[in-house]
Amino acid sequence: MQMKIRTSLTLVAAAALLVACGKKEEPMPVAAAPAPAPAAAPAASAPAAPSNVIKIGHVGPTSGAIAHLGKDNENGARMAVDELNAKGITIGGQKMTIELLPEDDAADPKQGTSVATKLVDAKVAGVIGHLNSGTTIPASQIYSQAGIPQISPSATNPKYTRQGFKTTFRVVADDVHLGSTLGKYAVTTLKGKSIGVIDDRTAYGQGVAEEFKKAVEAAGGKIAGHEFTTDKATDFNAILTTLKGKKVDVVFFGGMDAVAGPMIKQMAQLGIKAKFMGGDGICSSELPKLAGDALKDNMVYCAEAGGVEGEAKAGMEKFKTDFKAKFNADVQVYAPYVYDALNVMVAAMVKADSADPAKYLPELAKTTDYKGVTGTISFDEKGDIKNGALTLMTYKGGKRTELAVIR
Ligand code: ABU
Repeated sequence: MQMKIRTSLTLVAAAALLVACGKKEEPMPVAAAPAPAPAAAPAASAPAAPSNVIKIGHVGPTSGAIAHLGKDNENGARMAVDELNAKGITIGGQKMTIELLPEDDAADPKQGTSVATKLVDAKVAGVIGHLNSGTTIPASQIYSQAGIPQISPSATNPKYTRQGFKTTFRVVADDVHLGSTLGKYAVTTLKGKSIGVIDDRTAYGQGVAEEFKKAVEAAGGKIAGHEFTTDKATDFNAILTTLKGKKVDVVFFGGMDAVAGPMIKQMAQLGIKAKFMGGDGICSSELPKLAGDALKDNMVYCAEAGGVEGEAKAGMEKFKTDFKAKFNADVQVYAPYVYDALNVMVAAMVKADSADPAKYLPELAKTTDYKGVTGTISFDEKGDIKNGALTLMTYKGGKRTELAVIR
């Protein structure tokens, strides 16, 4: 019937008839010769993968100021995929290959939702990411509507897993845990008497700063001032001068390392001798490079939103060694959490004997005592890690140095 349409109807009539038939077809010129063979119409979405390929999306900011963190995350995913493919995965009696679909959201919420839609259209079986809370939260709605499981290895804003979605999971502790631990530490251990707070107004920065403030006040400490910046700012002189006037002895920054580094430099230029604190977003291997000589020993205190103790440390150390050998780069912060997240997702597929999201999602939700390089992973009813740990860190000799693992 279509051949007849192509040769005898006008373009408008053909298009109208095709619409009436409910099909998508590229309009053809009226005088065009009959097509020799039915041409494949451009696909509305990516073609279905061969049945022995499992597509898993990964999203992080691999461009922009925190591209070093996004790349670190992506490498964690790549490492897991390469190992799983080398080992071999069998599902439904068939040897499967995992295909990683890496996407860049540039830490931008709009780009985050755009790549989330792209991954849904590509029919991924699951998504690891995004890195930032500000991108992870809006993207989670898109994955939830599509029924696609998502595990964030790094987004710590509590809202992510509190939206009532069945598809959201997280393998790190959240900002309530981070902010409250750091706030208490600022008062009881660092003996901060006049504590200044700065946040970058992102979902993460704002959230962790508010939790920090609550904990400082609960521990009997005083918040001398709260100033604001953005995740793209480079000049902090005005807000730092305001805090200097309040004689702060601790500055807490809710934001990422790319902003924290220059802020630490400018604190030194202004002669502010305060301790500098932050959450996991500043707690990277890159911070010494970003802060330069201004970063003194025992000046910065931060916390990774996970941690391993005892015998489990050997697994984490091996991961870091293997990572360095494979990518010629040190782990920044989250690569091991990405690695575990992807392995946990695939373990649920194997258990369900299916990579169909509807079939393996219940198994993912039931994840209990999965032994990963970041410790033991079990999910609670919201999809959050149960009994999540924090690792308190400082910097000495330009290197991240562990102080304690706290639960
Ligand atoms: N957790 C810090 C970095 C990622 C985020 O939550 O925005």
